[in-house]
Amino acid sequence: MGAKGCVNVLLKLLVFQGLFVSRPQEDFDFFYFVLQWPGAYCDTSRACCYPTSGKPAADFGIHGLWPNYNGGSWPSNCDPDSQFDRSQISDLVSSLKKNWPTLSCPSNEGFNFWEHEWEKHGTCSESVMDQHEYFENALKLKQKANLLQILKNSGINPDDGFYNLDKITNAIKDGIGFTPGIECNKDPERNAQLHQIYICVDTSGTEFIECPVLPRGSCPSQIQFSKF
Ligand code: U2P
Repeated sequence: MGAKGCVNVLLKLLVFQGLFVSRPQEDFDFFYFVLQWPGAYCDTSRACCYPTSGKPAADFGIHGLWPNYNGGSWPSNCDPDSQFDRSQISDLVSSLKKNWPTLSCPSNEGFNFWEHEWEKHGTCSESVMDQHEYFENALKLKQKANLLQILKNSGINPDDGFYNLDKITNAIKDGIGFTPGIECNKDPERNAQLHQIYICVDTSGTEFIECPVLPRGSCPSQIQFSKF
């Protein structure tokens, strides 16, 4: 082979490698997009702390966007070299404070929560989105789901009332087109209350899908929708 042939082969090899190295296949099957009801997070014996910007709106807040496997397990902390970098999401911070508020103690701005979610979960979806896209996609998904409005439209309000679990599930199914997972926790009187809603999302992080596997149910048939 002459010099020209060698260069040709080398070029082909580089292109071939580029195709596979720069676009690795996603190494998870779907996402859980998890929203939490602040009234339930705060109404436990552990209680909560409002963020430094004050009491969040009475709305579902984002907990996280979690890569998952069809078998029900999930990867975590996939890339210690990809640390949370607040400068990459500076344009999203005001929206994150509103839509992804922290409720853990002691009070803080929220960066600890977002850092935890990026490092534990976001780093496992780096094959499809970078840090900015991870947070941006989650914010867009929350807008698209509009869960509180869907529930209110079905007469399900955060008024400390008890509601039928299937009624809640079906209202969300009718609203977004896919069956959600519902997770409960217990208030100090041991009442089961609506705590988190899981919606499944495709590997691009943008489209709702039917869940390959639902989180294990933790709610009885009647659950409280607590005030906040
Ligand atoms: O359920 C307790 C904590 O486990 C993590 N979790 C749970 C289900 C799942 O599919 N994926 C997952 O990561 C969550 O941890 P966190 O992000 O809050 O640290 C969940 O709170």
